[in-house]
Amino acid sequence: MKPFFPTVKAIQYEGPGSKNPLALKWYNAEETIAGKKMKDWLRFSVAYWHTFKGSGSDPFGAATLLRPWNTGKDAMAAARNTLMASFEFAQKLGVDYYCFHDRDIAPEGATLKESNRNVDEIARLALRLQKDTGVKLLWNTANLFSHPRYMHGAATNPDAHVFAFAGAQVKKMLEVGKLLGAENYVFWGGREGYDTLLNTDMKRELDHLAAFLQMAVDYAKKIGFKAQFLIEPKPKEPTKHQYDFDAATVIGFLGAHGLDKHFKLNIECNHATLATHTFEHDLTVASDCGMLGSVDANRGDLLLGWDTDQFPLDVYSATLAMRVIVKQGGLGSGGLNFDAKVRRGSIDVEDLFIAHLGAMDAFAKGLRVAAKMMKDGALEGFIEGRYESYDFGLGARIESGKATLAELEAYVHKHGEPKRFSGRQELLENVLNQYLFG
Ligand code: XLS
Ligand code: NI
Ligand code: NI
Repeated sequence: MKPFFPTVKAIQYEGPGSKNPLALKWYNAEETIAGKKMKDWLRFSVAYWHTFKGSGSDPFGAATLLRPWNTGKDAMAAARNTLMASFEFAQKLGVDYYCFHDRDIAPEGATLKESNRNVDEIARLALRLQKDTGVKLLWNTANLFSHPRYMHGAATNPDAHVFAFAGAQVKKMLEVGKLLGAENYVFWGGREGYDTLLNTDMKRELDHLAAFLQMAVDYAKKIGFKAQFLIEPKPKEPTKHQYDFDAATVIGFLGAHGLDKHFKLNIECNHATLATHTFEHDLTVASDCGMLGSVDANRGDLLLGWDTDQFPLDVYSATLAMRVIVKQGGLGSGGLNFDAKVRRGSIDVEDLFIAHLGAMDAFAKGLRVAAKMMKDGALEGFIEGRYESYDFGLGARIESGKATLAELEAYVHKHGEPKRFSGRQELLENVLNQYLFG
């Protein structure tokens, strides 16, 4: 078998002083940080759709990323080649996981039967390659948004026939996930949302979505597929309003429909920022509820209002994200999936490696800094001190639910005006910079 990346050898860790663009500077897989190997904290994953299927086309121009594995008229031959390229890539990069949609790995056929046959054939090859290489499936999912049948949504489509098609696709992907030992299964509500309320019964659509998710939970149980189910929030794009708006909205929805014990969240940076949150905000909301399951690690652009899915090379943001992840002790069965694409001008296959390496290094550096800050109590000490009035007396009574409004009133009569304390934001920002650059 001829390699697809003949110019790239297995990537090595060379440390921060290295000038080699195809080497790791901060990510040293086997090194232990805060009691765990870096590879076990970070659990990096390559996103099949961007890295192997991304064409670089945009609304103004045609494909620029012409890949050797994606050529030829025989769609199944291209699918097999793409799969083999993906395993060679992950192995050379030194990443243990990958993620895919059904329609990324195998072409859609004329009927559901034909599509399923295509998926099954490629899944069998994937199983063999997983065994040969040790690369594992972080999560799989169904593409319920690209085909025109899903133009009005999938589980929230006004037509039950389309709902059924979506269910059939998910059924097959749960079976494939079980076959390949997927550690998680993701639901991203691709077109679950609306463009105008003039034609939409929002309540009914949300009830349908809940029924759909329940069916998936039931089927996974029936076939013994034990993956962690994840919902990936996104506020807009492709619809004007996506139902899985942000972490808080999804957690509320799951609770209201009795689904919360079956799901966690897959938080994507660029989706959080589209919802006018920071990445670390949505991670914190999910983590505080015990529902942070996995991460789509990417980045948006401050000046662009859509999901640009850039590689997460911003160390500042990666550090704040790792702070949340380290605090909760890791991502469990989840990982950091690079749901990111090279820019359409970055046309060489080496660019794919360089982009991933940079992102791995950004999160590795983030992990190192976050773990060190945590160990020193650099921020945590300050935060704890800030709330210390709740550790005793009146504050402790408030936290335990024993205090009453009358008691609060009596307290103020006795103690008068509260003393004011500085929030010290600039000081803490300086501390963070010192850890990052010191
Ligand atoms: C799109 C989403 C998608 C999901 C998987 O914005 O990020 O790529 O991660 O369906
Ligand atoms: Ni994503
Ligand atoms: Ni996205």
